Amino acid sequence: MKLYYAPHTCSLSPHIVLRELGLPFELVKVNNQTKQTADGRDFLRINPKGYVAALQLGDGQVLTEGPAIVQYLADLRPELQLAPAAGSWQRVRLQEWLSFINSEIHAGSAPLFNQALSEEAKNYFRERLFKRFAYLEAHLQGQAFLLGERFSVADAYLFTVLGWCRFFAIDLRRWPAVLTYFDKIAERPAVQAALHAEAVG
Ligand SMILES: N[C@@H](CCC(=O)N[C@@H](CS)C(=O)NCC(=O)O)C(=O)O
Repeated sequence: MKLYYAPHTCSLSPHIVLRELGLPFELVKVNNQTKQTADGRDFLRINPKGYVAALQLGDGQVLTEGPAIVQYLADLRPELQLAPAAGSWQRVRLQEWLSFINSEIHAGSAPLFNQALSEEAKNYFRERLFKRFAYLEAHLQGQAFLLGERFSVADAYLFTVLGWCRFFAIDLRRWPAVLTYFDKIAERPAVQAALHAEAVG
């Protein structure tokens, strides 16, 4: 499998999951500005949507959309329980979290990366994000991970998007349970390895 990624982006989530699962994979860096891969190919021919993450399978098929990719990966090694069994109620809960992270936090953060947006507009999106963080704070005060006491692919994704707070001057100390959660996930060997690989790649 090949994971097309760009540093500091949402592709870190499937990257962490690949390492948590111990699956063999190749990393291919994408320049999100030029849409060229580091090995000189046109990324738009691999993923016409033009964004990471994209996972290329052994048979050449390309899977996109972070929430779909991480569930596909988790199901390759179900014994590691990074996702509850497909068809179970807990799997629906996982999908609920992945949707929340995708639409409310990931997409909700996107305007804060936009240099053309005024500070006033950014403050609107910041405040909106803070409401979602307050919800996370209440949830994480009662449990170690989003689904309970076991790390799941939703945690890889939430860790990834919370990491962007450093670019937005958002201090996570305002949500202590969220910060504890973030710091604990940062210590995981798979997370450290993924961050290191992206830093040197
Ligand atoms: N709907 C996609 C969005 C992926 C996405 O937002 N990718 C960003 C990085 S976090 C990207 O590559 N943007 C480059 C672009 O849109 O040109 C998903 O959830 O996986």
